[in-house]
Amino acid sequence: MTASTSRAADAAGSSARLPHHQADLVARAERIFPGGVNSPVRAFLSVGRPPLVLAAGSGARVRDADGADYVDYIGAWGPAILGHAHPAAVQAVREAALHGFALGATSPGEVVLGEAIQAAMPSMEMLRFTSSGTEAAMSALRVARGVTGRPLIVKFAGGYHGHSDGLLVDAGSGVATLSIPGSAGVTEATAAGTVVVPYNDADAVAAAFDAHPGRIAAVIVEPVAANVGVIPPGPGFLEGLRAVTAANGAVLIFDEVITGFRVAHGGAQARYGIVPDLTVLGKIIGGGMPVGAYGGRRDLMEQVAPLGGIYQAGTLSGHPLTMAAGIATLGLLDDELYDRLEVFGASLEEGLRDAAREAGVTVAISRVGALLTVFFLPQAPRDAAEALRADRATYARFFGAMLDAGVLLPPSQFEAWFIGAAHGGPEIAATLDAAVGAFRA
Ligand code: KE4
Repeated sequence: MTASTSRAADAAGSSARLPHHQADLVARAERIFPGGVNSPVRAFLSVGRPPLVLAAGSGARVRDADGADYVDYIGAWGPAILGHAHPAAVQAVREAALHGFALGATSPGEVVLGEAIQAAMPSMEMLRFTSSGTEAAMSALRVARGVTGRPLIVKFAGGYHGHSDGLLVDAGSGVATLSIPGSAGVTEATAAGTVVVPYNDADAVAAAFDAHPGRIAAVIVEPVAANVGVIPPGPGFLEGLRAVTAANGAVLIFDEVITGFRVAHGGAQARYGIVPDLTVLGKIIGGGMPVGAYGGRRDLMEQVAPLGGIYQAGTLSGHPLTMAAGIATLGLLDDELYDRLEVFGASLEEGLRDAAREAGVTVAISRVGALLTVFFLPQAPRDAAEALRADRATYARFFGAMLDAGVLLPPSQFEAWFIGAAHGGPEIAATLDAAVGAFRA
């Protein structure tokens, strides 16, 4: 049997479903980690399939622990913009490793990568590296509260900025009211420091400032929402946020962990021409190694320890191997690559739309550059409430049919497909072939 028929046979419904080797690894993982995973989305719970154990990636493809390979649209959740195991990045990490891993002081790579980020994003007049996007977002919010002396943060429903307590909240009862905990372990007091408003609704943000005069430190936004599936900013939305935060002396924070170096070399702030006060980065800048960064206006960042009174630290921040991977990656993100990503994204969007139409399936496809989501909805959502109405059961069936046909989509209707530079003609064609059958299924 070929890999794909064995995959189909396995998926046919035997109780184990997973080929022996993965089943063994998953069973052992479930005894060690909650849900057998080190990050919840990897458990594949919302698509009703056993989780894959991925042993290798190369270019646009990944291979599971039993040797079956897939065209990959998880893309490590964003970092793999060059494709997996790009030779330049592998070589850079290999060479850096020979000089030790972490040395506990500033390393040359931090300076080189920091300057490369500033060259692409001039708004980041001063920045600091962390080891995750969560730390970076959490730190940016602390800076905003520290420099303004104000307690409240505004975020958007469906916006994900990592798992720090104040961001794991649900909208309060009315518009612009204080939030309630969105996770066990988050206290009412902590949740009350955050106001949640609908995405693409700048008026709701203005209402929040009216409801809490002089108390809002910052507004944090994914300039292209990508954690409820992809939702582009509506006309005037980002401009509205820029204006209302400036008018109220609040800090505008762009969380560009996903969009940074993805939707344009300079991120969403370049694509949409808006200059935030602070930016949060992650994923691509580390080329797949653990990373985050936050930065922006010098007058704000100069208040961070050890210069100022806002404390933030990290043992492995600016890790030399991460810096090496980031430098190699950013060095290859030229205009030609972004043009290619746009072409791939457009042909994938068009092909998927045709395949769904041909199969008589209603979908709405949202795309910004190399970020895409197929929503099982009649029209593209403008905010989380609309996105959350998508037909998850149908997405789960679509996911399973694509997986059986050798295409690995994000295991959730509410994540983005990450297209990389290695998703060339053959990969797009294989994806569209699989989609024709999957939509029919
Ligand atoms: P990390 O702490 O996971 O490095 O970054 C948190 C984060 C911050 N901001 C945005 C906009 C993000 O999308 C993320 C993390 N993204 C998810 C995928 N949607 C990571 C996948 C996961 O949680 O396993």
